[in-house]
Amino acid sequence: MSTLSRVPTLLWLRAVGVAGTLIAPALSRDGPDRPQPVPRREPIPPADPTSRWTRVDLSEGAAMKLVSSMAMGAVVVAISATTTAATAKPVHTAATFGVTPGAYAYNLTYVPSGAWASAHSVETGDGRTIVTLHVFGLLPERDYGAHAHVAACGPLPTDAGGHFQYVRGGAADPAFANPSNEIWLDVHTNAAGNGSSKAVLDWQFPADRRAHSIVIHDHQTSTDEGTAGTAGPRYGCLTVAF
Ligand SMILES: [Cu+2]
Repeated sequence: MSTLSRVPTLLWLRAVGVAGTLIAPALSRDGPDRPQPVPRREPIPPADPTSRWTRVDLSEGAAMKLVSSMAMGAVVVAISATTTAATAKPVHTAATFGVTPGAYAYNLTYVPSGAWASAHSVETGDGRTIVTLHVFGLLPERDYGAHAHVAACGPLPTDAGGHFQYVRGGAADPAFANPSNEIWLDVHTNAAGNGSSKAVLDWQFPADRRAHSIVIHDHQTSTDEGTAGTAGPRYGCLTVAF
């Protein structure tokens, strides 16, 4: 074969190779209307715009709406994924009772001036929620009750509403008012008035319902029938953006 005739042959072979690379994946599909499985965490848009690839990492209603207009393409997917991830971001709050906006002291005897707290909440990759509470400058060697409540703190102790319950039921019924269904964070303080507690839940907040505060109560939380979940008067409140 002469040099001149080899050149077009090589070019042709190269062209076939490129075309094969482009065509092969299309041929391997069962058909244009059949959505292909999309691996998790790989926002690769499928060729078929009707496929439900938004299920990859987007469970929030808002994200679904955004992505429902598939013509907007991969850029919107990236933004939506970021929006969705925000709900699972770890939350950290540190505040001084009666000083920091959103943190209230309702009884200065039991939540003295200068007392402060920090709270941390994280939703884990395996479906749990872990909440920790640290308190500083409360009365020494004392039990306090503490729970996550449904509303943000306000000037009145009752502003935080009731306890957040994963499965909603009776407020003082042990079947619902228990440390598996609510977020209990009772603390025992040391000689310096500091203490900490941790709650590990086998669930995560539903998309439409979250806790918004942690209330500090007078005494350890009851588990008795009829008074389960109660811990006496509310002495302080920390707004937490769970
Ligand atoms: Cu409470």
